Amino acid sequence: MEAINQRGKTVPKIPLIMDCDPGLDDAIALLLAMASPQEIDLLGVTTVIGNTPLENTQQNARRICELAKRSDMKVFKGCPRTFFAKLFSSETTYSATDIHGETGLGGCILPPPTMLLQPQHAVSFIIKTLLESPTKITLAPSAALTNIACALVMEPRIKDKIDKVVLMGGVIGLGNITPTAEYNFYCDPQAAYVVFTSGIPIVMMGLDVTRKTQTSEDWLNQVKSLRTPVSQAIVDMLSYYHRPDAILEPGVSGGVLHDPNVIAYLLKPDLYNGREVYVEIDISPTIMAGRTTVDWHGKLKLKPNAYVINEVDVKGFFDLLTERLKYYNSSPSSPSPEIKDCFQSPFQQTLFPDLN
Ligand SMILES: [Ca+2]
Repeated sequence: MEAINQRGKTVPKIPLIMDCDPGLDDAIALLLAMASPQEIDLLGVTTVIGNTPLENTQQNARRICELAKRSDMKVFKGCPRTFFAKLFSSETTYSATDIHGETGLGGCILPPPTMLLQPQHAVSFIIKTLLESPTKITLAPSAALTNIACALVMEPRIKDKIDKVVLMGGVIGLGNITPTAEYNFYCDPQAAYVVFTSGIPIVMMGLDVTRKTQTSEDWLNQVKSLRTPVSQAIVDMLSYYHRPDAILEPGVSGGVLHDPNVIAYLLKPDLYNGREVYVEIDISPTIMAGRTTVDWHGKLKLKPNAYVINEVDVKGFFDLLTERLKYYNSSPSSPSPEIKDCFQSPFQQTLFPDLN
């Protein structure tokens, strides 16, 4: 399939699989992708444990698809735990309700999904889709890399069918779950290690850049003025971070939109700058677990294995997001679910409000 770019040239659409753990910022990444059908051919959405248990992430992915009037989207349930058992010992013992709310979508209450969950396991879907595809496919993970690593271990031939992995995870500087580690990679360092040693082209969207895309009340008002069920849901999700008593990470003044950067990069790579460097994932069972050592200055003289982004045009990012959300003013097809009162229950405060 093809699309027309800004210069009037015909360019192929990006065949894409999103792997996520919705999660507030995952939800906005999904909405951005589904609002960009001219550029992105979204083949399916796979889910994994992360911000909230797997049952919530798969249900939330379907809720968001229905909100976007895309009940035709294929949503798959993936791994209920990660390789690294320290944090996720089982689906039933993990809870992050203080971070992303009871359901993973903050206090925004969307109706239970009515669209069906696909019966195939997410990892099987990833493998089958890649092997059967006549062209290469891009993967966009915005969670622990468990599903992607499982697919690579089960069927190494898929490497040749992956165009690139554009992921949210890692950090050059300080972590957000430990002093050194970013949340997604801390949740499953071994999975991140498998991906970063695979030889597949990787674009790493780490905290260094995603922390720069913080919501403001002005931007939320812009979104609110769109007056659609989608815009209202986004405002309700993100208003939490703008409460007077919200406890935010030092240097953070709003909601940090980590995951939508992955989709924004695919739509407008000119918004970003980075460097091809060597990245190593710490898989030691220590305080360093999940740390990304980024050889920014090439000290180790090792072959680069990732394009690490460190700069973003913040205004351009939010302008893109606002412009694309207008898609939902006029999007066709099935009826949108009714938005219930998004402030039925008070939000919980959190020490880690920007966890991705
Ligand atoms: Ca996420």
